[in-house]
Amino acid sequence: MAQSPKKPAKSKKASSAKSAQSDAEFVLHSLQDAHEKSPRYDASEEEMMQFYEQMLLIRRFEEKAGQLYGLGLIGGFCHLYIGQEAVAIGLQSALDNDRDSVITGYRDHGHMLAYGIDPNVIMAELTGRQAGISKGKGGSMHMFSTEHKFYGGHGIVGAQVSLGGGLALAHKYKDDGGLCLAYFGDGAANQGQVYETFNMASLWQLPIVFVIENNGYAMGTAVKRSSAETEFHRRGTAFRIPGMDVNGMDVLEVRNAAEIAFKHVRENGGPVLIECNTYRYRGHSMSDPAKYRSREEVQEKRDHHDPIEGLKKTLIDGGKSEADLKAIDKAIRARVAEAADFSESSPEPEPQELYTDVLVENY
Ligand SMILES: Cc1ncc(C[n+]2csc(CCOP(=O)(O)OP(=O)(O)O)c2C)c(N)n1
Ligand SMILES: [Mg+2]
Repeated sequence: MAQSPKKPAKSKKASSAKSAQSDAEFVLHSLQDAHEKSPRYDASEEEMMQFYEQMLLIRRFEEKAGQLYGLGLIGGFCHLYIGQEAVAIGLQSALDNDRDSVITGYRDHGHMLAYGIDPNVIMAELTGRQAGISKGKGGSMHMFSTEHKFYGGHGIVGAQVSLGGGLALAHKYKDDGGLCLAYFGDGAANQGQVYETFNMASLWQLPIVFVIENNGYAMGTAVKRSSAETEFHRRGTAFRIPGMDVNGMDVLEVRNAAEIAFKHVRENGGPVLIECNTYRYRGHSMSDPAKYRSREEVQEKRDHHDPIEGLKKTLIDGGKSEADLKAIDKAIRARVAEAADFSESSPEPEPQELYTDVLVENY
């Protein structure tokens, strides 16, 4: 007698059917698939020129900050963003500055410039002057501009991620249509609070884009030595957060990923995690001689993956002249020199400033 097919245990079948169904709905890979289909943003020449200028402004500003540090005009910590320019420009150029917020760690000068904040007040902050954006009391790591919805500038590795979750909750609560862009490093990605935030952000479908700037190192430790999973874009999978794996040395690729991610978030799709693969050319901070890597490694990145040279090539292939691009560089150098002069001629904060901005309100 033919046997009737064995019925699988009821509960097991029900649960696997459920997971198959939700996997079909699940967008875990859909954003990456969309990105890979056509990974470079189709920018107009005008937009590319803007990206070029903005990245060059960060590069020249940071070079000048390095010089001022060497002259003793900047004290304390100073973490330069040279090499990573395409990340902040690609993402922040796609933001809606009237409603979106940004938060990052201590490597923050580039993000502020990308947000259109005046180079004078950033340089004045670096040099500890009254005219600085935090009245000279924050320095390189602790800059803030609530006016621009730029919420720092944080020295505690990973802390900005949970604060970013709070900013995103505020966007949702106020129903203001904004999203939060929360940047952190490959080292910070191993912090426990990052995963607590992923969980709550996904559970509450918060409007947040988590951006891991994977620059290969956390201080002197290479990612392979610190991270069990070096494909950081997969880190949100356990929380059902879609991940994107992006070439962070190409501003057009970053912008393309930003368009896809922001659209998803704005359509109430919940959080997205973007890994931008990038590289920092200088040491971790100005006091790091970077002996944990070879000169050849850095040179290879500079020669073959530089974000500014890459875009310059695209522009020249499209018909722009070397002379036009040189003229832009000259104007930017002058702008940065002006910011340095402004900061050097600004007074230091008055001693009574020590007692202001300590608490949010008067008590
Ligand atoms: C909670 C905490 N632990 C350790 C440090 C010291 N620290 C400062 S930066 C850093 C490395 C972070 O690396 P990564 O997140 O990759 O960022 P990157 O500097 O590469 O931008 C460490 C360990 C700190 N500031 N805060
Ligand atoms: Mg890093």
